Amino acid sequence: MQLYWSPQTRSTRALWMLEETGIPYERELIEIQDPERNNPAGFLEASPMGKVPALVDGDVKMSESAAICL
Ligand SMILES: N[C@@H](CCC(=O)N[C@@H](CS)C(=O)NCC(=O)O)C(=O)O
Repeated sequence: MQLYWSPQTRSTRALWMLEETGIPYERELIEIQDPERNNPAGFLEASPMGKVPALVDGDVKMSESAAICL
């Protein structure tokens, strides 16, 4: 499972939720302030608008912090 996140954004909600569950996951940092950033593979497939947070869990790809936490 991968969480695409950036500090001091709504992605903290998903980060907090995953830490509380104890489920293993990988964090992928998205530099949202960098206009020339290279998005890591899979990010835009999970979040076509390029927003964080986004989560990939196997075949499931989703964005929206509330939906991810649910
Ligand atoms: N409603 C969305 C909002 C997502 C959102 O706007 N994320 C901001 C950070 S808080 C973002 O990714 N901004 C970067 C950009 O728009 O390029 C959610 O709660 O996940």
